[in-house]
Amino acid sequence: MENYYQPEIECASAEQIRAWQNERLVKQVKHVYDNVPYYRKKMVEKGVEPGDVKSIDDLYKLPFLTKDDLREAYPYGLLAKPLEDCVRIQSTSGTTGRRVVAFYTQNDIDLWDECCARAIVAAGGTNKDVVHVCYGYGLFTGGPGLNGGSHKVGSLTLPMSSGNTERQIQFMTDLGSTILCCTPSYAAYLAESIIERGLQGSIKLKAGIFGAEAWTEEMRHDIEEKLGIKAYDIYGLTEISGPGVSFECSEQTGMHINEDHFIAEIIDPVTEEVLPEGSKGELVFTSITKEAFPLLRYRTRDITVLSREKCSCGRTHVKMKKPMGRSDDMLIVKGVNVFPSQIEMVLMNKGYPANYQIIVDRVHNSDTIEVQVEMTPEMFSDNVGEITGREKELVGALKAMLGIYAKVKLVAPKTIQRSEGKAVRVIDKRNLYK
Ligand code: DLL
Repeated sequence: MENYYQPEIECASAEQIRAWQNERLVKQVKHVYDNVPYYRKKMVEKGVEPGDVKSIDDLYKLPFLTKDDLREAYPYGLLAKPLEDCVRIQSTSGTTGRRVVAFYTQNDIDLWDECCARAIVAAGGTNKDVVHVCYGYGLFTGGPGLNGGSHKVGSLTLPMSSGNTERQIQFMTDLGSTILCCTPSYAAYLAESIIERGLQGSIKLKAGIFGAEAWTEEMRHDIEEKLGIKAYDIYGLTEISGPGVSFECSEQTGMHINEDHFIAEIIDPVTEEVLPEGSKGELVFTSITKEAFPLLRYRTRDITVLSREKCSCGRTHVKMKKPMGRSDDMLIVKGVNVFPSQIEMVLMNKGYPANYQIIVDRVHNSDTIEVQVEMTPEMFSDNVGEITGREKELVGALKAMLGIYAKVKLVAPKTIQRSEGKAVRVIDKRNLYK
């Protein structure tokens, strides 16, 4: 198979994209109304009938769906196809409450693979590449998604799954992996491990496709420099299919949303009002081609900005900025909104590695926040006086970014647990007292 790239779709005119969206949305609303009693009830309660949605201008009339709806309707309540037409389920990690289970027909899998193939091609992938997938395989969508995309491109696919760093590095060097797919935090760990073993010269990586968690530009530069690659962002969520809902191109200034499959809106998370292009708010998706699990106006909780500025790569699909985190990742400490990504930005700018943990607690009815940061081995060999000086400097930089005092504790290299999947950055002990 030759380069899997679809300029007739990815570089289509705005009118063409709109025409596809209008036609598919109308069909999808009818499909959902006819086959998903749970959503039909929501439409009836809002006084909306399928005939009221004639184009994407009418999208605002439809009710939203949230993760709570998915939990309430678990497991089959939002299924729009008979089970005999479904060939797969995937599921979220479900740290709180019930898991979310998404269903796929064979068509749904094909479309998902296609979206991931576009992402691999946008990162420079061809059938000559060796694609090393160390996202987890199984219920998590990361492994299966990139695996399917890589097959479509015709690349040699290494289905490594997560973990066993020693084996990852061995296959990477022996088989000459050229494209690495994993979470950015695991990429940072792999980079650290490769450097420690002095194997930088033995790897052939040229690009990385990293997503599934929020990461900063600072972290991107750090990984790019350490691995000698270009690091591309990829976004997605189980509810809407998995990775590949959007992906970065060579411009690396945001991720193109596959608009022939998904309609994106930005809303004010509090008032639920739809915001104009360029506004920061919560991302909402409507799947217009999925058959088995077609969610309409699903609130992702991810905070981002959409932009239709012309892209130098030629793709015309709308771009979303790197999500700065989820609205439910946002910590409120002493009444101030704090995003872990703001803290990461400060740490990386000051030359610390991407290994940190944020501990929030409540002492005598007052919130406290402590940032534990690993030092590099060079910093660690400084004398104690210098370490205290470093801590003070970080306290000042964090205060300037967050507007509140955060205690800083510098810890020895390798003390903070490494993640093989999504990193756990925040420990909020206040939740224990609820
Ligand atoms: O994380 C799908 C995925 C796998 C995306 C591999 C990219 C690569 P979930 O486990 O359902 O699915 O988690 C979805 O992860 O709502 C975001 O909050 C976050 N997320 C995903 N990609 C990014 C990204 C997968 N590139 C949730 N930047 C989403 C920031 C991301 N956050």
